[in-house]
Amino acid sequence: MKNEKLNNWVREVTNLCQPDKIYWCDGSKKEYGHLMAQMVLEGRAIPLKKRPNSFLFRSDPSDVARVEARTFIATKTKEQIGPTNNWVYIDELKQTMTGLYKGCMKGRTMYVIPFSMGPAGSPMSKLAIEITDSPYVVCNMHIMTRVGGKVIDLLNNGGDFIQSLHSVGAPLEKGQKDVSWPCAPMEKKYISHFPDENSIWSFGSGYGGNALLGKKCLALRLASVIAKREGWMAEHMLILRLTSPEGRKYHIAAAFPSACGKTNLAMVQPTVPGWKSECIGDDIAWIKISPDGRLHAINPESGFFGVAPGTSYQSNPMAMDTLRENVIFTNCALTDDGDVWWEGMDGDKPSHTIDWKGRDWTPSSKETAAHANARFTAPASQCPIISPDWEKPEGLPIDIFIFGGRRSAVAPLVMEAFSWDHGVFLGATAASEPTAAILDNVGIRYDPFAMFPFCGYNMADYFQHWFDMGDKLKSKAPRIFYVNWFRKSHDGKWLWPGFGENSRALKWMCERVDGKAGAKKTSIGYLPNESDLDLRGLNIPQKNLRELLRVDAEVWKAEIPKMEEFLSQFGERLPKRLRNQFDELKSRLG
Ligand code: SAT
Ligand code: MN
Repeated sequence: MKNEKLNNWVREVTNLCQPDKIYWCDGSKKEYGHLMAQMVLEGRAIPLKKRPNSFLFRSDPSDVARVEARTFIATKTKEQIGPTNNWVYIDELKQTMTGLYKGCMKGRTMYVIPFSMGPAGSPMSKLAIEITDSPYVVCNMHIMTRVGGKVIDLLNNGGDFIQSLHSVGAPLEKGQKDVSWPCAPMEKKYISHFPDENSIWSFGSGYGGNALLGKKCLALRLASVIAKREGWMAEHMLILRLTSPEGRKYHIAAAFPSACGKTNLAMVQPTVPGWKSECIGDDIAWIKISPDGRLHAINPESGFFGVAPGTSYQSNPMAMDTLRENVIFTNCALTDDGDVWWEGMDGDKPSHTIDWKGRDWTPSSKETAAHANARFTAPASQCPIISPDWEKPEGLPIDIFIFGGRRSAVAPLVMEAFSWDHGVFLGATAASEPTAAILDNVGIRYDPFAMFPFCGYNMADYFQHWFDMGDKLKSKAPRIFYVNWFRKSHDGKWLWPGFGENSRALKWMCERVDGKAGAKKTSIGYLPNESDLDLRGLNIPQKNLRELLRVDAEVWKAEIPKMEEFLSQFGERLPKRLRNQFDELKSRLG
């Protein structure tokens, strides 16, 4: 390569990690095929008879999800990253990790992956390099990001790049046989970020966001810091386009915590008559103010890394059709006829599979056949409803922001914020119940803007950034809504059917934007009256609907001390405007 900074860095990493070989990735189909063939030969990948060019991997049982306790952000002062991140002083973390990286690629090939987050060359995109010793990571990066091609030209022309270094942390001694999923024990895992120098150091895990460094590490944690500095936004949001029967297009960006249905909503099949949906992205949005004064968003990724269990033709037919070929499956079950299976797939349970740990499984087995955080990695371009405009370099104009989480009680089906500031408050106090996407799961937690695990700087400053963006956007700011698809009755049954029916809430939002739909003002926000929702063709018991749209002041009052505790951790740094919103809520509740 003709990029001195890159060559120097690769030399430095080579000296430190001491790989047997170095391989520069070009992102070609041939390269992908070659790496996969090699992993099949080594027994790491299982080709699936039923799905062309698709493979199943089984991870080590200890390496199945993101680990937040092992995720670090290193800065000069702890105040920079605030109370919601794990802080280590830069020099200390570098010293520890340099020790771990020493010789860590012995017996392995080191891959240098040049990639772009966002369409290569778009003014909204970022170039990066991931160095890794995992061929599984290389193949996943091929799908999730744009590897090689134009990126190499840009780098050869001196393009700057973000450095991300990854090792599974399992060197091989001479003659030592490899395991099928090498990784390091928990206490040696580090997923580290150095925002002051735009770099990522990851060690010890081969799974998902711990290892595919373009995703959470770059496109959210580092990008959030860059975005704050440069006046744009890096958000944990899906992007979709809804088109009304009259042909009016609305672009929606929605933030939900991991494993709360972002992929399902991103590919929603509206049940509301006449409305159509297109998918732009399912996980991350980079959003900037365009010359027209509006927010425009791109999806920096080029694939979906979705949760498999629960995905079915009933819950997400478009995802199922995306998964027909060219897919990497991780920790799904293997059927006897050479296909993947997971809990919640359509049809009867198979009478026998090999489970994600490689053991025989039958419906009477005590454990699930697929891991709860089993994943598919699939090219976004294969989604039947991917928008023809999904790679537009200038992005798409956002009309609506949605926040939400998984709450079996308290939060109503849908509401609209009174104002931008109130919307920021709704985002900041979004809470959710546990999912399998993180290993170290806690009970209900506040997950502001679904960014709790992904904000690379002080969350209080991030709240302020949202206020600042609102000040710049003024009347051109998107409208803000809050949803909860996950309400349950006292006997534990879902109150709302979800999935395609969620389009009814989306339609109400679009009509609110156009000033066409009614709402009632409540103490927590504008809620639709039952008659404001288009419920044609939906069979839902009246009492469910009443419950979904009911505001119980007592229940909300009980939330106040928890909110207070959450917000108070930010101390003096918490924006005054957020405090004001909190005080106003309290006085409205009486
Ligand atoms: O971080 S991952 O990409 O592994 C999945 C998630 O938490 O959304
Ligand atoms: Mn996510």
